[in-house]
Amino acid sequence: MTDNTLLAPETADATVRREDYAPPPFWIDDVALTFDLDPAKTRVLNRMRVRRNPAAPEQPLRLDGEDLNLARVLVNGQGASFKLEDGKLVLSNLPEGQEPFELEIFTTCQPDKNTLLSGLYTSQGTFFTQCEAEGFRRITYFLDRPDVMSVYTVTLRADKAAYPVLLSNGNLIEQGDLEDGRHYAKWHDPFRKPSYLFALVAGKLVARSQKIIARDGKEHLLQIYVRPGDLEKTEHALQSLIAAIAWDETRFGLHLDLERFMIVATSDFNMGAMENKGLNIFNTKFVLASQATATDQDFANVESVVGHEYFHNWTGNRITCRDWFQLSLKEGLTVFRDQEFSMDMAGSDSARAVKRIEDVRLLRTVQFAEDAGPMAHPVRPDSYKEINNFYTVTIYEKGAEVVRMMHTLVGEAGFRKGMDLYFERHDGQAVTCDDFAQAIADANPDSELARLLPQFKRWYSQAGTPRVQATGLYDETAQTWTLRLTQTIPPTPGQADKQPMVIPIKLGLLAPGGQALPLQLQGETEAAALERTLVLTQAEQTFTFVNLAQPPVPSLLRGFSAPVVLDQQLDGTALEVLLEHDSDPFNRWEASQQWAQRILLQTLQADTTDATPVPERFIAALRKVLQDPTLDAAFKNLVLTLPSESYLAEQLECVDPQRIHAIRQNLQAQLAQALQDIWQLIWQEHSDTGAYQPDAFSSGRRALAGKALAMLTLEATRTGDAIWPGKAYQRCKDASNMTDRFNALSALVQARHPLAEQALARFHQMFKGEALVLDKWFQLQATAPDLDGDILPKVRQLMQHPDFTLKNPNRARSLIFGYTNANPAAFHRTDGAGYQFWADQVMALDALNPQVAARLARALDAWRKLAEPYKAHAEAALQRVAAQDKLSKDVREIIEKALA
Ligand code: 0A1
Ligand code: ZN
Repeated sequence: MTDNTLLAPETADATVRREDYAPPPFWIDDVALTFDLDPAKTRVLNRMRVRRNPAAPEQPLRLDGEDLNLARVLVNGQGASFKLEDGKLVLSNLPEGQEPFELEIFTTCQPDKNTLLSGLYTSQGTFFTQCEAEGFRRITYFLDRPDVMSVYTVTLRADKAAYPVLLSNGNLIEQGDLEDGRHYAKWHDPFRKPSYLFALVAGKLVARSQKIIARDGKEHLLQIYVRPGDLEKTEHALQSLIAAIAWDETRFGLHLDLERFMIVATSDFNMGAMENKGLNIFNTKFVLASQATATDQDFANVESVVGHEYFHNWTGNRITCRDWFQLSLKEGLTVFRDQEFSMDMAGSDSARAVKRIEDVRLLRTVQFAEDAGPMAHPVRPDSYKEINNFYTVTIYEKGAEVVRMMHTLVGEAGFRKGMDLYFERHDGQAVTCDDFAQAIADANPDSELARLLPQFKRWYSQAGTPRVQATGLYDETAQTWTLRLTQTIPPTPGQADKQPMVIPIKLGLLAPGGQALPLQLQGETEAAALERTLVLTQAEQTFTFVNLAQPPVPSLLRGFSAPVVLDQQLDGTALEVLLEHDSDPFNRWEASQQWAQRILLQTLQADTTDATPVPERFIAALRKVLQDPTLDAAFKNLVLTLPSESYLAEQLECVDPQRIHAIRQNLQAQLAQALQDIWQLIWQEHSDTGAYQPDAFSSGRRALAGKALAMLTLEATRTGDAIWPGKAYQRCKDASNMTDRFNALSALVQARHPLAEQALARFHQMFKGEALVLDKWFQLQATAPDLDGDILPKVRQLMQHPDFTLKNPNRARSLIFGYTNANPAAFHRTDGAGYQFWADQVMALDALNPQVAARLARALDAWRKLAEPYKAHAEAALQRVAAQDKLSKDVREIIEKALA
């Protein structure tokens, strides 16, 4: 048999539109795949049972394919007439009528040449697949779209010594030896699934296995597969999986539907992890965790990502997306579920609030920026050129907020009823965001959601972050307080005019002394409660509260009840009351952030470059928080964390990143100095966290101790005192866990203390063989504060380090993205050299891995808001990338939007 290598012609960068959706002309009911695995040339035999879709107009069968070598096509065992058009395999003269026919396609591909990490590839001698969103077409010709669902039977054949473990979705039904030292395994997945959920893994792996008996009394085998040296780092992932299974049973009545559930870790992965049916494939970053190598944050991330992928089994796999515009149907809902899971795992109310604050911080720093930039898109986009560019914080995090608002509007029990109805109606189907919202509303016919559903769904169709302005007016004679709320939604690309949204605003009112006040609206006969949710639906609305003997302090948008920017001009006194007394921990934290932001923005807007002294009152209020014995350490740590530079940039029309950095650093330094005595006390009380446990409470203590050490090291570096830097250095040497060790190292690096170099060298020496720790080492250096432009040369130098490679996404992200995305003052240089570096790296990465390159390309999204000379340099760098004619469509889409 000869390989008939047919190269796909350059595919046009066509825009895909949601309104063009049409059902597939054919269904593929069964797929039998046989792989002869060889890194240089893998043979794939694909036997499908195909039938016409009676509901679709008659058309030829056009199968997607990419980078495949086609050897043979048979229809019902006979040679078939076919052609290749734009990379697609087009078959005509197919059997007439509704009868299924057998289509057999034989292709080969080259996994070891696959640097895209999409389709079938090798990583450190092991085969992996990544098929979401459109990677399956790189494995075989197929209708590679999520509404085509099939039952898969997969036979893997490979050399037994090199690939002792052969895995695919579902259940292992057969295995055995073949000639020439080869062996095989046959897997059958009883559930119909779209091609993006297909997976295989083959290599030298070991597993941590555990059998569990689920609520239904059935036994399930859970396995975490890793490379041999990593086995002892899998305990936390396994425990997280067990916890996730139990949680989904309790909270949503959803059980594990497979006899076997496997997680496999790979160090070469474009994203976090992938929910392939029964065979999740994970970035090692979200599986491996040990006290010695992982921080508390890493432990928490493992729990949340293991949960996320597991929860996809129902929200994503059992019910999947009709088309990729519906991506948030599975992602927004699954993020909502993993957030709730992490909160429930965290335990106390305070720990729940801490998780909520962290989630909101991410949303506000990253998603709000996306919504305000050239890539702004609705939670359900209308068009795309490259779907991989739409795995965004808008689809994930804003999508989760939309689900959370539904949850708020129908209540916890109502939401559960809605989920039950969603599964009852749509299990086994590929559906839309409309179907989901309809199910939640239909299960709660008397809810505000049901009443407002068409308007509520604007959250799916309108991009941009709504801005809610709140003003309060107290009437002493009438003893009333009138809250006026207005909403505006800024224009976004392709959407000039917006309609008002449904915005749930959870609120409470506080007396000046801090007591919660009963909430009675005009016209109501009695006070309802101390907290309630107003639903804003108009561009402007007023709500009058009665029986108020004094002007109240409003606590609005509690728990961040809607993803909006809230504009309210509270004075220092009101912020102080909220920070000290609000029963809602989120708004307590928010008061500290509002206050800090106000101080920072005032300084930024002042003409002077002098450092304004921080108001005593602010320092005093923070001191009170730090001394409050009733507050958890994790919460204190968040209160003492200033708004990020990128969040501050969001608040400005014209951005000078260096100035923002300088002013924020200055406030930080003042907090270090003015609260030095407290930081010392905190260090004394929190630095010994005892035997290591990654739970929320002990993590919070370590985080606060780390903050104290950072503050003390910063202050000591300024004054020339040697004690605290010495303690930090010591802790780098002998900490008993990575959190404490890394916090100490980071204290030295962030203070740019002379001991940092030595500490970094030691750290590298200690963790030479630990890839994930080396990522931290690279990233920390890329994010160090810039001194006279020294970070860019450092980053260039680190790219020459023997441990650096652009080919590994984690490594590239830690150093390069660390610099371009997490170190604004070092990246935005007045000479534009940071942007030139960025352009070089975007192009270098694009040749290897367009998905990763396109992520990097987004680092200049906000270039139009930059002050000069940054802006001109940024534009030149963007133009230089745009002028390349060999760009991937991934990068091209991002750059074109940025320049549009
Ligand atoms: N569905 C996965 C994310 C994911 C998306 C695309 C990938 O490759 C391009 C890989 C993973 C999740 O939400 O976890
Ligand atoms: Zn997901």
